[in-house]
Parts: sequence; C-alpha cells; structure tokens
Amino acid sequence: MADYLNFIDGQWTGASSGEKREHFNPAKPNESIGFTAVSTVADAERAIEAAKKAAPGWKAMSSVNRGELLRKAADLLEERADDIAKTATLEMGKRFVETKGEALRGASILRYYAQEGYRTKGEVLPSASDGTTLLAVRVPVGVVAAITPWNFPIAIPIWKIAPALVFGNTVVWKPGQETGITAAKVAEVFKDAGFPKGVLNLVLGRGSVMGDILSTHKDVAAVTFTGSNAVGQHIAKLATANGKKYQLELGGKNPAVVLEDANLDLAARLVVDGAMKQTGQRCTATSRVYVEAGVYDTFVEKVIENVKNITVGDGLQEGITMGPVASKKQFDTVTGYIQKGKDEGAELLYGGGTLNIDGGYYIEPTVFGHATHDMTIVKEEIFGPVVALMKVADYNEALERANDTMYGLSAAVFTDSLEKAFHFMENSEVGMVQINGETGGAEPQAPFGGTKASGQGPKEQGQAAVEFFTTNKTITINP
Ligand code: TAP
Repeated sequence: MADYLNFIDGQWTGASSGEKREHFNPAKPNESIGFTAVSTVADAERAIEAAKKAAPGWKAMSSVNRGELLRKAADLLEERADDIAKTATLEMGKRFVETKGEALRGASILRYYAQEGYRTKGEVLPSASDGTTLLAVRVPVGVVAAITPWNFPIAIPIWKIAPALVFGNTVVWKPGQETGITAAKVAEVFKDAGFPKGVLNLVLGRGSVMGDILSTHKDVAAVTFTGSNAVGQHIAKLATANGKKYQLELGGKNPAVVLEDANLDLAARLVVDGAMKQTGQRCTATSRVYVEAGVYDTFVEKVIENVKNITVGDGLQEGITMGPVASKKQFDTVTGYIQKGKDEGAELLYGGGTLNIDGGYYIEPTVFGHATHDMTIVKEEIFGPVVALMKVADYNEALERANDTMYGLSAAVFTDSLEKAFHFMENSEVGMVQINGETGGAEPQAPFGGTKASGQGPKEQGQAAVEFFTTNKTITINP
C-alpha cells in the first residue's frame, strides 16, 4: 500500500491497480520521500461519482456556510504551512521560503473566497411586463475536474478549488504526479476543516491515464487546467467535443523591456529575480529581455553582479537562494536548451553549466547575451534558470519583439516615462503587465491569466473566477 492515497468520498483509498509511485528528493535523488497511489480510470470514475453524489447537498448549503469552511481550511493551512511547505520542497526542490510563501498565499486565497460566500451573485433586472420580477442569478456548474501542475503544488490547486467550492460546485482534483504527497497533505486540510464527504476528491497518478476520462465523463461539467500547451490543447479538444466548459492556463515566454531612462539597478535586480526565482520554473518567469542599446552594456554588468549573488543548493538549507530543478526530466530539458543557446551562437555571459551537489539536479543560473529573435532560447519556453538579453534600437523595436510570440502571459517594462509605461500597458499583448516590476502574477483579488497561446477561457482568481465556476440562470416570476 502507498503511504499517500486517493481521497474519494471522504475516505483515503488506495488505487484499484495497487500500483504506487516512489518520490525522490531532487536535491538528493537517492533520498526517498514516500509512495503515492497511482490511480486508474476506474478510480477517477469513482471520484466523479462521489462528487456527483455530494453535489445537491453542497449546493443546498448556504454560500456563507461554505465560505466558513474555507476559512477553517485557511486557518489549518496556515497552522500546517511549515510541514506542507517542507514536503513541497522535498518533492520538487523549490526553496522552503518559496514553498512556505506559497502555502501562505494559499491561505490568503482561501480567505478571499471565504468572503465571496457573503457577496451577491446575480441581479434583479427590470421587466417590460408590469408586476413581473426578472432575475439573473449565478448557479454552480456542477462537478469540476481540476488538473494542476507540479510547479505551484499548493497555490494553483487552491485557486481552482476555493472558488469552485464556495460557488457550490464539487471537485475532482488530479495534481501533477511529481507532487502527489503535497497534494495529499493539502487535501487533508480540506478533510480536517470539515468539508462534507465527496465535495473535494483527490485522485493521484498519471494525467496520461486519467486526463481523458476527467475531460469527457458525462457527469463532469467543467475542466480547469494549468499546465503545458500540448496537454491543454488536447483537453480543449476533448472538452469541446463533449460539451464541457473549460479553462486553460498554459505556458509563457515572458519579456521584460529595459529602456534608457529606467532605474537600471532596480531593473537588473528584478530581471534576475523574475528569471531565477523558483529556479525559473514559473509560467510567468522572465525569459527574454530587450534592452535599449545605449544602456545595454551597463545593464549586462548589473545583471551579472546580481546573478553572482545567487547561492545554489538544497532549498531546505538557510542562505540558499536557488534550489535544484524539480526532476531529472526537467534537468535534461533545461540543460538541452542551454546547449542549444550555445550552439546557436548566443553569448554565454554567466553560468551555462551544472553543479554537482549531493548528486542533485542543479543547474547554474544562466545568462545569455546578444541573443537574437530567431534563437530557440528566445522562442520556446525553457522553464529553468535561463534568461536571454537582447539589444534593441529603441522602445518601438522592443515592443514589437516582445509581442512577436505565440505566448501572452506576463510582461514588464522598466522606464521613468509615464507615456511609454502607458503605451506598454495598452499595447503589450499579455494578460498581466508590470510597470517597473518583475513579470509575475497578482494578488488573489486580481484576475490571473494570459492571452494568445497562454490561456483560454475565463481568467482565474478574483471576480474573474465567478465567470468560470458559475453559470447564469434567468428566472421570470410572473405576477
Ligand atoms: P503538463 O505536463 O501539462 O502537466 C500538467 C498536468 O496535466 C499534470 O497534472 C499532468 O499529469 C496532467 N496531464 C498530463 N498529460 C495529460 C493528459 N493527456 N490529459 C490530461 N492531463 C494530463 O505540465 P507540467 O510539466 O506539469 O507543468 C509545466 C507547464 O505548465 C509549463 O508549460 C508551464 O508554463 C505551465 N504552467 C502554467 C501556469 C499558468 S497559470 N499559466 C502555471 C504553472 C505552470 P502528470 O503529472 O501525471 O503528467
């Protein structure tokens, strides 16, 4: 039996296959952390059935009371933040301060959506018929399948589960298989907070096995997915063909633009932070930097000064500022991209190698200079600690290049010019813009998500989540 099981219909249950997956610490790949259940289609079907059975009772509970349960979950998550964060660090290498920050962000998201239980969802409309009351109310969509990645194993699931639940839906959650232990601990928070059985169900295991049933089952009403473009497009096809509502949050290739009038110290610090935080394994990581020619050399120097300060090592240790990448697969992919950067003629300004610390999956923070727009490292998402700097003639060229990508998640501009900042705000083809800040997401009350190939369907977080997790019902009350 695995150590960490599925959570279905209020019970911890093993996978029907009896199969289990062993998890290893990417900082010390010989160190085993535990075993998780590897589920089958039949397990996913049982989870969907449990969610369907729980739906009427959950929908009938007042949203204020549903919100109260979320608030309890927030308190518990905060209490257990150290343990859950440590588990996430052991599973995927992110530094403890980062996983702890993520757990606390999860608690904030739960509190935000707990409050949503008190807010009106719907409106009274005027009617042309005397005495008629016309209402447009928002109702839950039903059973929601949530498929999430390993890179934010706490916050991303919660920003799907919290709004889904407070708005009266029930959930089947399939986390990234690398972070199944963290997922079981997050599910336990919901269990211990007192959510009724079947309201949140967890199925651990392979997306390639369970993904199709979660996207096509007749009793699933909606699929919310965060992950790669390839899987996202596959889910979109299945969901469309089977009449499901869907929401995709996908990859990014996020640009930063540094103009001559920028505070270069700030820009260099935040570009490095944006690129290297979480070992670059963020969909919103800064990966292309367009620098106006007049300040290119100075900016490069400042970037190098900042990168030199990064201390790579085990994310559980004090003083470490960058952990390993999450897995051997990530290690191979990212080092492959670094090799391509070298082969295609980018100038290696810093890093470019790997580090042998306890046999872990360590990659040096890597900076390429004089990159060009046609290079693979400038076009494709790397999802590792690699950033490419490019010299541009002026702001117009920078904007044109920044937009010349299939992605549209996050972008940043560093400038003192209000005019250029506003122009960038309006013309940057992304879902989230930062003025003098690092590429990234936003607080729980603000919409999160991208445009173009970075996302489809309603955005996540804030009021935007109402759109996805509820549907309109029009009611006419005749006199
Ligand atoms: P994926 O390989 O796409 O995995 C994401 C989830 O999909 C995992 O739970 C995975 O399960 C599951 N999955 C795999 N094959 C599936 C299938 N055929 N049908 C349904 N589900 C399937 O991505 P990843 O490597 O975990 O995460 C990295 C990617 O996510 C990057 O592209 C990154 O940019 C993107 N990402 C985007 C955002 C936002 S908000 N835009 C945030 C974080 C990450 P298994 O783990 O079992 O394979």
